[in-house]
Amino acid sequence: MTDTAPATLTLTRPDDWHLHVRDGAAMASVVPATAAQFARAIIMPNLRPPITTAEQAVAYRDRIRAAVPAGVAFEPLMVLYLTDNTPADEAARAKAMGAVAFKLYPAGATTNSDAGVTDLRKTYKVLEAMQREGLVLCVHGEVTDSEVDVFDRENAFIDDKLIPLRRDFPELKIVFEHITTKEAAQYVTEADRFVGATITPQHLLYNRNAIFMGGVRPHYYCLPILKREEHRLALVQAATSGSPKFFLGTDSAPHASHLKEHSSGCAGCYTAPCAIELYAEAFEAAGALDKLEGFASFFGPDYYGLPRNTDRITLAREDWVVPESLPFGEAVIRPLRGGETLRWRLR
Ligand code: OTD
Ligand code: ZN
Ligand code: ZN
Repeated sequence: MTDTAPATLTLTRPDDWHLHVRDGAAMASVVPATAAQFARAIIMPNLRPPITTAEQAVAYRDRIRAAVPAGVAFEPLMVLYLTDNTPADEAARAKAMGAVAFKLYPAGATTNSDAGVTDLRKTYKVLEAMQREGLVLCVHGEVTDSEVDVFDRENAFIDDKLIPLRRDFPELKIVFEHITTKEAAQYVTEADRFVGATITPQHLLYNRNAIFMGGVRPHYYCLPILKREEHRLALVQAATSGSPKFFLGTDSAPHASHLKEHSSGCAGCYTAPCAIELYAEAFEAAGALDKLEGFASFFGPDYYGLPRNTDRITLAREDWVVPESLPFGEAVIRPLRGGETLRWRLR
């Protein structure tokens, strides 16, 4: 494949449909990395405390915009954190300030999700309003029952939560975020046009062996956790299929190195500094570089009803080493693949 690989790859500028940037000094350290690659990104609201109101989302958006380097065009797309107590009219306020979605975190499912939804029925009034307003529901699709095996939580979510939810809200737009299993890929493939899914670079490149390669490797630990090889292959198939239901969402989730390399290490892979390069690697390995632009640049805006970007980016076939460590507020952060060589580089 190396011999026939093109020397450069030009794409319509992509967007990131699932991103964590935190707040304060940490945010200022990571926003430029995403803004260098993507025109827009959906900003996840799992701060402490979470972004639950339109008013908080406006203020958070202003703080993010202030962290974008001068001369760089980057638009944060805001998402509100759904709780048991979100009032139904928050949907209209969210729409009015330009938010694109609400995020469903089953309480306790992932980082900073304690304030999440304990019972979906408590959110039905606001879900009705969202369906009416055409707002998207982004879902972290894992059940939280500690009795359920951590590798089975996504599948259990489909049966126990997603199927009943779609029965009750057939015209609610739902993005099944960061899918990790062949069952989720199949479910989304067979669903109607209201359902889409994002796929992360780590779930396209790695299976669960990566977490245990010669020792515990905390930088490969994220939620939902990496699965078996058969699942990775199904995700690659979905992402490279040309189906507009699957699009790019890095789930880049920065944590200081000392909190990942810890007795109770945080979940999340920091991929923002080399996100599009990682996707290019995954698509190239599948012999499907020609499918990257649809996945990275077209299907996301089409699903969200936003215009496609018009400028372009170029990736060059050029070896480079991802920095082992980068500044992260007062701390440091290790990106996924830190210290390792990548074969594609954004020009
Ligand atoms: N997964 N870490 C985080 C969020 C995601 O589920 C997610 O979206 C985070 O740190 O915010 C993670 O592993
Ligand atoms: Zn999630
Ligand atoms: Zn996330």
